[in-house]
Amino acid sequence: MRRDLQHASLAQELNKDPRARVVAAHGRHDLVLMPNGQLLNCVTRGRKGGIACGDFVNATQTGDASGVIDSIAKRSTEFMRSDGLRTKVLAANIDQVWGVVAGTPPFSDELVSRAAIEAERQSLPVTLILNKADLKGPTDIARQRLAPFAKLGYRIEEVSLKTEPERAKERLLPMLADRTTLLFGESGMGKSSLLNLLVPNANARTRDISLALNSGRHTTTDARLYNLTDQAGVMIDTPGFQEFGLNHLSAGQIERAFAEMKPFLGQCRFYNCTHLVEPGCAIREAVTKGEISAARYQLFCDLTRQSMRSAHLP
Ligand SMILES: Nc1nc2c(ncn2[C@@H]2O[C@H](COP(=O)(O)OP(=O)(O)OP(=O)(O)O)[C@@H](O)[C@H]2O)c(=O)[nH]1
Ligand SMILES: [Mg+2]
Ligand SMILES: [Zn+2]
Repeated sequence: MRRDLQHASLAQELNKDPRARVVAAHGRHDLVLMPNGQLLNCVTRGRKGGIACGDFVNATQTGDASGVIDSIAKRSTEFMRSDGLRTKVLAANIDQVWGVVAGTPPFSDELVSRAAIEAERQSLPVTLILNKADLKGPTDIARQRLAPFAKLGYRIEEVSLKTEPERAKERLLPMLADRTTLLFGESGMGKSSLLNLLVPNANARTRDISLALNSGRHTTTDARLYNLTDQAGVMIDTPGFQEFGLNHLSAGQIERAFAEMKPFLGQCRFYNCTHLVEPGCAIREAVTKGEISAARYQLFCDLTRQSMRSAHLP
């Protein structure tokens, strides 16, 4: 069978969604997976940029492997990060967020918190995959460090992608069915191991994508969409970031994203309390009593101050 036809039948079988979808967005060129399984290198009619990985689009084929994006469907969700004045939609139309963490190298609480806050902003469920469970000591410590996240309602799944890949696959795959899952993780946690397990030809597909876009540029800095190999469902891989700015969040959004603060909201002396310095603040009292973690409160303060600074920018 010709390879493109093979792709087509695979896509039809796995991709029940008949809409064309952006696999990789590069500004000037975007790679679109057509309902027939073909990948087209597309330009956008009119509006430049503003297209994100995961966008559903209407596209018209104009050549062998090229096309034009005519319109973009309204997004159900947008997963964003913003550093300084730059805000970027990493991925669109996602249903849940997965973070890969490990005991070694130790994961960053703050990065996990930040990505989870962006998920909370849109009420997206968060699952943390604690990988490298075969390394007992570091995993014990990581488990303790994850306890506050478990308490916040995030699902934690322990796996060893290296020593028990099939077991991990059996457990994780059903959680990905018929959904679009955004994957994040710091370098060394096992994100590639997970992706390669769930999308066995992910590496080859990444090469295809780079070739189709005819660019060595941006290869590691952009999000990539993959259809799962064994069932319907989509995984969007994001680059391993070291920073995750949240300047786009308003003070209210930040407050709501900290689930542990909820019981205390409305109990401060001042109705417009920022929970940073005011006397009679119920949140600060809860921190003092250990009912809210000091590290999480510190992050809350950092985000709130950053948000206030951004709000004052011209
Ligand atoms: N012990 C152990 N090592 C693992 C496991 N999973 C992955 N590793 C190792 O951890 C290292 C990082 O794994 P990757 O899958 O490349 O991690 P990544 O998150 O993609 O990292 P970058 O590509 O560098 O961002 C590799 O040396 C893997 O072999 C595991 O379950 N147990
Ligand atoms: Mg990797
Ligand atoms: Zn307060």
